[in-house]
Amino acid sequence: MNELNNEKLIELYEIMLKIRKYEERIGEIYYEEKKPFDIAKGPIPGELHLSSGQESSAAGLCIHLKKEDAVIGTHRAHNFAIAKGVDLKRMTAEIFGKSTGLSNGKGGHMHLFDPSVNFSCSGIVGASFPQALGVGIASKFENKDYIAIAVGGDGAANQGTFAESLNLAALWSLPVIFLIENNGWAISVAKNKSTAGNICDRAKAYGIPAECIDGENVIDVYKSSKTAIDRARRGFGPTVLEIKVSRLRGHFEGDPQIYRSQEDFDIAKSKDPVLKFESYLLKNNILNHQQMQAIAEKVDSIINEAIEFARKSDYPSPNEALENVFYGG
Ligand SMILES: Cc1ncc(C[n+]2csc(CCOP(=O)(O)OP(=O)(O)O)c2C)c(N)n1
Repeated sequence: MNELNNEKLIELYEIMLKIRKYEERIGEIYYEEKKPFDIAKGPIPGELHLSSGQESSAAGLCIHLKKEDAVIGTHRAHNFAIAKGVDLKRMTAEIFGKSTGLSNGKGGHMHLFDPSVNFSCSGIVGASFPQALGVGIASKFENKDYIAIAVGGDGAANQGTFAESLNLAALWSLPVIFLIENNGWAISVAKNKSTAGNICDRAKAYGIPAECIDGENVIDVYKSSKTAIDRARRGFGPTVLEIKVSRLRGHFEGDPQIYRSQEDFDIAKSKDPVLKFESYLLKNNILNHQQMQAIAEKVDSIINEAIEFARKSDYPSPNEALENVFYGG
């Protein structure tokens, strides 16, 4: 069904380009009215964590998913939200804090919830792992074949929730994929200063199959994800996928990144998965420059529409401040 033919490769490219272009635009808008830098000002107040450089992990995995499958993302989750098919207008309105947003403007960019496509994310590092177990348990109880994807960074893999969740997922053979986006950093702390051993090796201790994949090549992510998803769907339990990606921007926007060497930036740029995939598609005559331009224009128009929708929407009224904040019973 999901044969990697030219059509599928182009679909993958379109998703990756959409993520990249969307984040470039959101990244620009973020700085509007923020000079000198004031995090509270502008159309997008608060922190903003962009996923540029991490498009392959989201596109390569989510292209295999069904609407019923759950993706539980991180604080850096625009890539997975877009790849899972979250409504871009309502997502953008949420990022802008507008009342038309996914959570009526109360969640912001780190808390995007779209039950219509089973997507959620959170600013609590390591929270995705146990939440995915819940989905996995529900799937088993209901005797269904939907699965859950828990996304975490390499920093999140050092949280206790990761170890606890691996244990239960293995014990109960849950249909969960633990997808670790290893970008080598947790804020300003390099992975080699915080993380013992290999993340993949931790899975082995629980008898969970694991694969470490180079995220600069989306086709590798596509293939490994397919194997893990088929396993989970057919009742053979969890898999850990560690995807080595590059964080092309700061931890958050406005991060001066004084802790990062030029060499580290240069290596990250040389592994840009979007540029790598463009070269592949051109070299193999799957797309030419003109066709790529047409895809870029299509994507731009979707993004423009979403941004215009968000800009034109109203802020929630102060009267609604306490609405939908607590569970009403
Ligand atoms: C439970 C918890 N502890 C600490 C933080 C503060 N914090 C926010 S992002 C972050 C680093 C996360 O690193 P990683 O998981 O590698 O993800 P990345 O930012 O690299 O995508 C930390 C420590 C938090 N949000 N939640």
